[in-house]
Amino acid sequence: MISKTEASRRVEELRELIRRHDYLYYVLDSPEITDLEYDALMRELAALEREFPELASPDSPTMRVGGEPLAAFSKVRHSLPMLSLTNAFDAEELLGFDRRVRSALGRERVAYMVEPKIDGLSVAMTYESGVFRLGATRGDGEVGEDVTQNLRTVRSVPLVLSEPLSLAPVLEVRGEVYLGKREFQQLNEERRASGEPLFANPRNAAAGSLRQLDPRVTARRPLDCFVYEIRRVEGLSVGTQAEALEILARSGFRVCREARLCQSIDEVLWLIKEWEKRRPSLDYDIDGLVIKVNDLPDQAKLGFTSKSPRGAVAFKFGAEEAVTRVVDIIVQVGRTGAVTPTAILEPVFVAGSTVSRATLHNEDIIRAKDIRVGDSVVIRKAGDVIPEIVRVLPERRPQSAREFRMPKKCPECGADVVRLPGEAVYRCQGISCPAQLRESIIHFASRGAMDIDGLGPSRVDQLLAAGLVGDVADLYGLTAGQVAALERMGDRSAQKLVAAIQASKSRPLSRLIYALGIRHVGERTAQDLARAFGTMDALAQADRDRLLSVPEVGPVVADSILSFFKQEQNVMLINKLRNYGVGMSQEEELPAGGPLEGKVVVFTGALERMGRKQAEELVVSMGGKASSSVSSRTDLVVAGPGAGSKLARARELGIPIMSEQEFFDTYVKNPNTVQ
Ligand code: 1X8
Repeated sequence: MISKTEASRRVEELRELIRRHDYLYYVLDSPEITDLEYDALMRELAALEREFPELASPDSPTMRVGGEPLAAFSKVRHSLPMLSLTNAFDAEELLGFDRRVRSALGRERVAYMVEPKIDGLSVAMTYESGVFRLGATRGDGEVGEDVTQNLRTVRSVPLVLSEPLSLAPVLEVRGEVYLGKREFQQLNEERRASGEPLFANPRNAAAGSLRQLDPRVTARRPLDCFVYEIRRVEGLSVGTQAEALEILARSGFRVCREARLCQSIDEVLWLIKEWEKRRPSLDYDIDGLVIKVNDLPDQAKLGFTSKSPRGAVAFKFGAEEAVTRVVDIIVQVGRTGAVTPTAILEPVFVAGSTVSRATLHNEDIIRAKDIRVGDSVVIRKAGDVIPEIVRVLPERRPQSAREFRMPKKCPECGADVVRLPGEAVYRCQGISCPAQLRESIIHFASRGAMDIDGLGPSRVDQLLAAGLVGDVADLYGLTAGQVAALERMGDRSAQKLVAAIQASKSRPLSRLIYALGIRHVGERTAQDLARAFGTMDALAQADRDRLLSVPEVGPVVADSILSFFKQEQNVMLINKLRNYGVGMSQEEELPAGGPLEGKVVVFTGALERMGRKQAEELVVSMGGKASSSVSSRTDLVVAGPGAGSKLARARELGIPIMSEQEFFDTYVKNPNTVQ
């Protein structure tokens, strides 16, 4: 047992030691002890603090692991507003800034501090007599959030300062909290592995980590913090920004070592060029440079506009570019059947995230830019948009580089991939292509098409997710039981939906033609075609001349129709619809309820393909009624193995009898949809 006095002395000693090693490791990047030795110090300190709870302190390095979660962040009104900087996007605008500064100060030449502009989250931190007391986000510039607890967990934020700033009764500094590129990638890899959503870029990841109500979560994120401004200090006078950075560093803050003093704006312009080259090789993301009048009294003299200081400007870099290699060119099938070539790239970090694909838009662009598999290419990413290939580096093209050919068949469904005249894109012609299925069903059910009430996009998504439909014809095999099993679906609405689907069987041919979603065939064209051909078969068999003879049908429409009916799967789909009883001619009007309209069906014996309840629902979905007893009013008996008295009674009464198989073949036709 050690005495409390001894413990107190040792605790102070350990905190001092750990602070020094934190500073060496996290701020200077040059540790003097191993991780093991460091951990031993931490453990000894934690043990003492546990044994003597009265010695605990919010400034202890042991507090870096994060305290209790908060219910909400409290608001902090900034003592001085946290302003944003005016942007400059080119040399012209920067020269304008310099001209205004020199004219306001009445000076020939002004020296500027040039510092990287870190793409993170601005914070203001207050220290009292060298002890960290308050940390706040920028918020709207006037009011931010109190993130003190979370900032304590950021290792490069000193909890206790050294001289000279430890002597100031009150000190307020401004800095940027950020996540390094490597740390960001690692964090996202962990999130991918555990199925959590990925962060779009390091900035979002840093913001999400700092604005955590549970500081222990923040503590596990390798956040970092550069401090670049003394906002307020009592009892110390600071003459220049260069001096401020020097004082901040000496007092224990991590400052960016890359800040450079320039004697003129020309020097600044030269430095910008250097920075643009170095940008990709930095450990962290920057989106530009901050250029500040070095002399602080001069900065004060320049004052502020309503939103920004006049003595500083942010020079923003253009979209970041990177060089990588095209590993492969694949095609992706979109919802409208557009087959889009996509470049698979060697992963490269650019503008805040790892890029491993780039859209190539269409074949013409690949030809125009002459992009081949194996090429080294320059890619560009502006903000969060999908990256694109800017150009190929022909001098780096290997012998083995391979030209891209658009596949003739859809990689998703095997149907023809066709480029229609007047279109830049190729399209898959298969109507049941999984990539297109959702859209095709939504269109099929829409108002001007089959007008199926209650079958909107979210229902379609549910049906697809449940595996209940593989094409639009499968809709007609749905039973109320299947539909009722979907989420947010009651028995009544399920019956209503099935009834609405069945009712759509009797729509006029023109609507069905339109519902099939043949490209370039709109509602009007569909009506013209229905009038001219009268039946689906006649339309399917029409040759090009016959199609062209229809008023309003030109070559584009004619070719699109021909191409549609050339796909065997489309023909099969139409047959399947026909087998379900969907009307295929203009005059034909089926009874509203389907093939068993008004019929009474009795099931007897064992059923092998489906449950009895399901079978009965199927009958109802086709407009019929299921009954359990055979009488003179029974229209059909479906008999399975073990059928006894009911089968005998049906024979007596001369009622039609079918096996389960026959029933299926006659009324269901698509047993796959009935589990
Ligand atoms: C924002 C930033 C500044 C600096 C670095 N990164 C930023 N994101 C800097 O001065 N070194 S200054 C600043 C601002 O005043 N809005």
